[in-house]
Amino acid sequence: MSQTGQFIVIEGLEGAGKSSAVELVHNIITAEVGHEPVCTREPGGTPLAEKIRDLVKIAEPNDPLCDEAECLLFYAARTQLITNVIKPALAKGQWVLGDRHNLSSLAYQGGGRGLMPLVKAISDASLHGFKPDLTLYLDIEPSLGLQRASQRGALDRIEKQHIAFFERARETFLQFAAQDSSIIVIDASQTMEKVHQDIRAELTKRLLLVSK
Ligand code: Z5A
Repeated sequence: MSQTGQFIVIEGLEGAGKSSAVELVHNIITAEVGHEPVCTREPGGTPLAEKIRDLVKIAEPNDPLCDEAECLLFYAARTQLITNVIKPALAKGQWVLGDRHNLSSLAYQGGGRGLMPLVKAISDASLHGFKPDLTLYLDIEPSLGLQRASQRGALDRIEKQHIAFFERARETFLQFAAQDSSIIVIDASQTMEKVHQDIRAELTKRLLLVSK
C-alpha cells in the first residue's frame, strides 16, 4: 500500500452500518500501513466542532434551526476539522479515516433540503477543492436504515425527518457516486459479513492502485 497518507471516508444514510465499517477500515489500514489512521467524525472531531455537533443534533423547540443555518453549521464544523486536524495529519504523512465528510452535506442539505446551489457555493468557498482520496458510500434504502437505527435507540432531530427527505438524500449520494470514480458504492442491505467482504475487496483494490 501507499506510504503517503490518504484521506478515506465512510458515508451512508443512518443505519447503513458506518460504525462497524469505520472499525473494519481502521483495522485494515493499521495492518497494511503499520500505523493507526487519525479517525474523525462529522460533524465533530475538534472541541469546537463537537459543540456544533450538539447544536445540529438537538432540537430547540422555541428556536427551530432553519435549513440555511444548519448548512452553515455543518461547514463551520468541517472547516475547523480540515484546518486543525485533517490537513495537518496528511501533511505529516498520516492516514485519515473519516466518518462522513462533504458528500453528506451535498446529500442531506443539497438533496434532502433542496439547497444545492447554497451548498455548492459554500463548499467551493470553504473547501477550495479539498476532497477525500476515496469514499466508501454504504447504500441502503432509508426505510431499512431507519429501522436499524431505531432499534439502537431514540432518534435525533435529523433522524426524525420524513422518509422523503432521506429518499432525496440517497438519490443525491448515488448521483454524485455515478459522476466520481473516487466514490465507491457498497450494497449495505446485505449481511454485515458480506458488506465487510465488499469493503475489504474495494479498499485493497483501490489502495494497491495508489502504490503503483
Ligand atoms: N449530517 C448532515 O445532515 N450533513 C452533514 O454534512 C453531515 C451530517 C456531516 C450525523 O449523525 C447526522 O448529521 C446524520 C447526518 C447529518 N443524521 N442523520 N440522520 P451521525 O453520523 O452521528 O449518525 P448517523 O448517520 O445517524 O449514524 P448512525 O445511525 O450511527 O449510522 P451508522 O453508523 O451507519 O449505523 P450503525 O450504528 O453502524 O448501524 C446501525 C444498527 O444497524 C446497529 O445496531 C448495527 O449493528 C446494525 N447493522 C449495521 N449493519 C448491519 C447489517 N449489514 N445487517 C444488519 N444490521 C446491521
